[in-house]
Amino acid sequence: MNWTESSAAARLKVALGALFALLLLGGGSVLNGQDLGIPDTCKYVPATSYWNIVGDSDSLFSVALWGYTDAANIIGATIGFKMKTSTGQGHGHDDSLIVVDTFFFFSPDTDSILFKIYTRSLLDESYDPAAIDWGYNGYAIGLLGAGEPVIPPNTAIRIGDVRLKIRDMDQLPDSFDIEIDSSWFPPAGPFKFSPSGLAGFPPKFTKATIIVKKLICGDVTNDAFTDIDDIVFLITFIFAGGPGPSPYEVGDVNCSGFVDIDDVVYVIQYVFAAGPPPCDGC
Ligand SMILES: [Ca+2]
Ligand SMILES: [Ca+2]
Ligand SMILES: [Ca+2]
Repeated sequence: MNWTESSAAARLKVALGALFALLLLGGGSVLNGQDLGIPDTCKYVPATSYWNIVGDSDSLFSVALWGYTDAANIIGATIGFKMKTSTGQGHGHDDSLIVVDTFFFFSPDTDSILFKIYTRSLLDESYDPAAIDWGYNGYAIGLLGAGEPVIPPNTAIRIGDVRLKIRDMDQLPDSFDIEIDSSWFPPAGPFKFSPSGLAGFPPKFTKATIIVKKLICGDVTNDAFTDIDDIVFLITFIFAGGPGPSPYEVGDVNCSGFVDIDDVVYVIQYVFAAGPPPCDGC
């Protein structure tokens, strides 16, 4: 471990201690409602998105988290999230399919914030595995300022992106939804912004719904087979103004970046002449 890493680790320990102290002093309850000004918000953007998976190159997906406050004194925030899938009842089953991979932060003022984040993905064993509640399918973010507000007032900031990753492509259902909703999170507690005085209030929140669909490259008719119907579909699209592949990349079987006659030839060779499978070279 080099000096930089040691320093970062030490800083992390101090910051974690300070964060938990803040949370404990906060009384563990959300006492105050929103202030009388503009409602503070925390939202995923877009609220609904579509994760079309054709191959391994689509195994990552990001959703942005934005925050806004008109208060000048938000010195801390505890924002916990729970992930649920429509196939997994919100528990361990989900983790075999989807993991929370990385959280990236964007801040206009990195130097003034002592500690910006901790993550508690159940599958991120690099962080404090002894403290992880393995029955909880979620993650939490802690924001703590060092004398400066963690969220600059009257400025919408992109707090970060949560990146999801497919863990087991073979086991992935053909279609399902993922919901990312705010949640109480151990040990951080309730979802809240903390102004000075250490009380907390929950910001308005907009959850994220991600509609996941597993698609077969070349199957532009979406019937689970790549055959002559798909050849006809592509020809009709290219030469007769018919509807295009949805998503577009399903029709780009030779991975050229666009759909044209070369893709038709490719599918014909696959279907009738034992050519390579669609997207084989992507
Ligand atoms: Ca407000
Ligand atoms: Ca088809
Ligand atoms: Ca192409």
